[in-house]
Amino acid sequence: MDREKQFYERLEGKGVTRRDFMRYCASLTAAMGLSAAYVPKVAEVFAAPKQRPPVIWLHFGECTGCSEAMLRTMYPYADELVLEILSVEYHETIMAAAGNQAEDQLHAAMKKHAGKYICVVEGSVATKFNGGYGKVAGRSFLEIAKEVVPQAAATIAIGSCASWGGIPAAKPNPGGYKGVGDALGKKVINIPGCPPNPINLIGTIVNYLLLGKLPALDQKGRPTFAYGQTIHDQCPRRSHFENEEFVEEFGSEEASLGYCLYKMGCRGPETYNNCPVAKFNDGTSWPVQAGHPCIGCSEPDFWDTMTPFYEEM
Ligand code: FSX
Ligand code: SF4
Ligand code: F3S
Repeated sequence: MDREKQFYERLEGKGVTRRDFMRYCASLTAAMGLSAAYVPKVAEVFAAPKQRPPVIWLHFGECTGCSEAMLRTMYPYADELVLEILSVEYHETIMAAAGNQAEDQLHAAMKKHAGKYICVVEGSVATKFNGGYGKVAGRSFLEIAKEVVPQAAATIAIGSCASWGGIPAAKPNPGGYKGVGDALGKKVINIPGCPPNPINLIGTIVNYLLLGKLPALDQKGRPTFAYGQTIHDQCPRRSHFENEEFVEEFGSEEASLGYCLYKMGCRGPETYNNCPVAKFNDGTSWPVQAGHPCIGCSEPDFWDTMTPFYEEM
């Protein structure tokens, strides 16, 4: 109880009311596909965590947008929440250590938590030329992945780069970049999107802490609670699509009326993600709501298969 009280006091100190927090838990619970009855239980996972799984977070070929999306922009206190439920042992963007000290920390964490840590991989793995296209501390991404991933209890590939290769793997892909599951020939949980919605990672971890298991995955390793339906099937502009009311120019009358963006190149019909429901930045908006077509950023090889953007498929 004390711990719970302290948790709410800490949030209050950051200007976050209990009401704000419960609103967040309600949207997270809904995004996870659980009934509203679970909201207090989800809140408890944060307020009085029974366990804080150790996390080793690796960075490979990427732009760090996934970490940025996770730690900075969603809620002013999302980073706090993540740190309440996870014990982040290694994360190059946020840790204070550098150089040899950082390397020591990685190896100490792996040794201490062998078989128990969650490995989160951000970015794709260069496989050609002995992994020469990407190294950390003189070791290739591939060598690091081969060392860290097999000893993890579970591996989560965060973002389209880690899931499928992403931008680094776009044609002609000289470095032979691949998603981490593909590079290692191993099953991992994929949370794609460029960047992905942080709620999909938090939902996956809360699912694990609350129900004691990882969420159901589809054939491509994506949690079905988040990637079970297309953007098009959940889009509020869908009736305009059915009525053939299309935007044909940005800034036009049709655009201001919120017509369908299909003719502006919207890839919503081919893209599996929950953006229309989960939205970004505390439920503020998502691409189509802001008047921009979906570019299919969470689909495999979207730089090759969804381009040229802004052209009808
Ligand atoms: Fe890739 Fe993540 Fe796109 Fe960037 O780091 S999914 S390039 S938004 O951020 O890996
Ligand atoms: Fe489908 Fe895109 Fe039109 Fe929405 S805007 S209805 S996702 S084509
Ligand atoms: Fe990406 Fe399309 Fe969502 S571009 S953020 S999957 S609306």
